[in-house]
Amino acid sequence: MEKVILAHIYRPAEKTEAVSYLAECRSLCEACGLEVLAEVTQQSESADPRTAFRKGKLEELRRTVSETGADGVVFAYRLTVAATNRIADYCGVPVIDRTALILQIFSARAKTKQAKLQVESARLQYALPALADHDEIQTHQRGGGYANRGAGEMRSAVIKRRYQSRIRELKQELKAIERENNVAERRRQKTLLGRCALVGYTNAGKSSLMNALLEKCGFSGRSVEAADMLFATLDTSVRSIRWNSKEFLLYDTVGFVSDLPHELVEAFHTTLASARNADLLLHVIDASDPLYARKREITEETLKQIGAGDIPVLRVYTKTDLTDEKDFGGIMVSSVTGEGLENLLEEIQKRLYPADEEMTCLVPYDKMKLVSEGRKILHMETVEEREEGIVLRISGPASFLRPFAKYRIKEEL
Ligand SMILES: Nc1nc2c(ncn2[C@@H]2O[C@H](COP(=O)(O)OP(=O)(O)OP(=O)(O)O)[C@@H](O)[C@H]2O)c(=O)[nH]1
Ligand SMILES: [Mg+2]
Repeated sequence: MEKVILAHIYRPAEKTEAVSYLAECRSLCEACGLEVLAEVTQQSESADPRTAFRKGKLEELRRTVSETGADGVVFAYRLTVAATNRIADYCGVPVIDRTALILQIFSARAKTKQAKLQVESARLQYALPALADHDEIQTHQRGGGYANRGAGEMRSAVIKRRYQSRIRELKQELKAIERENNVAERRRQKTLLGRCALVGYTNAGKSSLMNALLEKCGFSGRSVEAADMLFATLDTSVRSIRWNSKEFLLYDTVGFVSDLPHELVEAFHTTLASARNADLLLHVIDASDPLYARKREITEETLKQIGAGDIPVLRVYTKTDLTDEKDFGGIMVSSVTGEGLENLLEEIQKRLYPADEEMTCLVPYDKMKLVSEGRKILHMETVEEREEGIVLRISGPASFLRPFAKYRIKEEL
């Protein structure tokens, strides 16, 4: 399937969203190597459960396919397998929906063993309800009932079991990889370095920003791949960045898209862990994209969905070289001109390593063990010795100051 017709059905009230949804679907087709020859769309309050399109529109789709010589149809709307088959039979060419399209892109891009296993697992999970759908139609066509089950259903039951057992196998293999990763990750955690993950909509500019930051900090190792296509990055990469004599870890992650198939979210659980475990998320937003606000919203929704909703987020607007608008209310950078990178690095470090706090305490003499422990990690200055204890001026990271909070006294100026 190389030349396709793009089809979609949407509610009249959702026309604006539908237009951008279709534009994105075109990009997804492109990312999959498919050329879109024409669009056939229908505005309707409800989709026909049998074929999505109603009769007249379905006929128009069939005609468009034959007139343009298209090899297939891509439906932006998520179809059941039964509807997919009916439309394919009617039009005489293969039909896939947006979810299948995204799975296909991921499948073509997967390079590491982990990404390949994750994609295979997502594809099988996507196919499972399809098999159930298939059973239902056949049973329904024969008048329903267990006694009416035929050889076709037995075959699909066998396939279903095979899929399920392969999914179990894949889960185990992925767990083993996760354990290996965990060893490396634990080693990284031991260093106490702050962890910062680049997240955002696909093609926003995450990998380019990672490379620009690496270059800015004089990193001489391997850069990450950045390209003008959706889902260029499928695997997490991590690099350590040293700036102003402080170091932190920066993770590049897979991009998000609207209606990200839940099969993928589930299968990419391990890959998405680097976002979930980060101390700070850099939400990369393409400032030159007219749809940036909607994509920002989708990314923030997806972060909640993957369990990263509570992590502090720094919004970073990139590609400022492509836009004249300067007031986005976040950090503005360009990976091409290098604008704003120093400011971003400083902001990251400020968030990862908040400035030291200071307080004055009166510590009783029977708590001197706490004071001697504290001296190992905190700066302590003795102000005076009183009858009840020692007055100390203590400074250091807030979390290390906590045990002294109950001895805090008002500072005398
Ligand atoms: N002009 C300009 N182009 C940029 C900038 N940052 C990224 N790009 C371009 O935007 C496209 C996407 O960049 P990537 O860094 O691959 O985007 P990504 O967010 O990693 O995308 P995925 O990995 O596919 O999710 C590439 O063609 C980059 O060259 C920038 O600051 N200015
Ligand atoms: Mg990328």
